[in-house]
Amino acid sequence: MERIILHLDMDAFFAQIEEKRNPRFKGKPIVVGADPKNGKGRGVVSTANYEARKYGIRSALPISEAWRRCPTAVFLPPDMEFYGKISSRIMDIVKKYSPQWEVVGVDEAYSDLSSLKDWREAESAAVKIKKEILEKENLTSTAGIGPNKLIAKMASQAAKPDGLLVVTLDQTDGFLEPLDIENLPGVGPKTAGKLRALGINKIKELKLLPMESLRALYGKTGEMIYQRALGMDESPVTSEEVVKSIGKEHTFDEDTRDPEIIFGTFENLIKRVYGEISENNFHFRNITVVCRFLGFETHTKAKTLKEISREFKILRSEAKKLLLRFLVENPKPVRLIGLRVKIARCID
Ligand code: TTP
Ligand code: MG
Repeated sequence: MERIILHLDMDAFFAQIEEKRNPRFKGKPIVVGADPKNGKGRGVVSTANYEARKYGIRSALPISEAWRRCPTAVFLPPDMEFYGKISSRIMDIVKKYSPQWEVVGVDEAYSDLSSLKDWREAESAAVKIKKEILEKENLTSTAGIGPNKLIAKMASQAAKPDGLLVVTLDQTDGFLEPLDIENLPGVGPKTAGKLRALGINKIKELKLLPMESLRALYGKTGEMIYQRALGMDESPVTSEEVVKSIGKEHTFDEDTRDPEIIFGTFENLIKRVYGEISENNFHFRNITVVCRFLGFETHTKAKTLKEISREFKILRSEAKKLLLRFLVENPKPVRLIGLRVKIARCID
């Protein structure tokens, strides 16, 4: 049966909230993230509003670089408690429009609108959701509608900010083909590099590659890329609150190789991550450790457990093993360490 899926994503979420709660910031570039410390700050940008993006400031950019690009921007620390409350109220609005919804992280949600009569009705539901969020929270959002989650999400990305784009099943090929390969979720700069070397830049070109070639290049991920290039995605809207992950990280004031400092800090991160896990009654299965070395060189190592777990001891021993591997393999001084676990909480 044909499906109609909506994807909603808030525009420059943290930064827009700050902009709207402080009217004097209106129209100014706003950067939410680590303390820039007059250009000496060592953390990263969480997000920037669209005004600040004109200077090339975006999520994950070193905060020192953001400062260099626009020292006159308003720099603010994240206020997660406040953003979380607004997020819940926004998600309550989305949930009213269909019993089948899926909240992803803090500012994104899917809704399965297949029970509506047609695409036009789905479009008018999206208009209503956007309007209600604007009226109640004074925040703009962007909606994408497609025959599956993949196309809905790509449609919302294409329509940002404050947009609405409907891509019907018949329009899917025409929508996808002219897009760059990096617009496809799952194709990042690294993956794209190999394809570009083969002269493949547009999804139109990617589509022509046989699945075998993609599998040879990327293994199992290749199969997923193949499906996505054809606009195919069968994954259901799960009626779950997918807390994407719980993660904590620490940037050292100075790069270090001191095991006492590194493991002492890590122990603390493990406890903080576990604190949130147990507080929310979560389980985890996938554990990721991030290590950023001198020169901003950043790597991740992950472990997927055979079974889901909620045990502190398991989290601690697996996380430590991953961190140790980093330190054995790479002799450079360490700038940042982080720990993240993937989590799913079923709420029905
Ligand atoms: P996004 O939806 O990826 O970004 P955004 O809402 O700021 O901007 P837009 O959707 O218009 O492109 O992420 C939602 C929030 O999550 C974002 O406001 C801040 C936070 N975030 C981080 O803290 N670090 C990150 O690297 C990213 C990507 C997001
Ligand atoms: Mg967003």
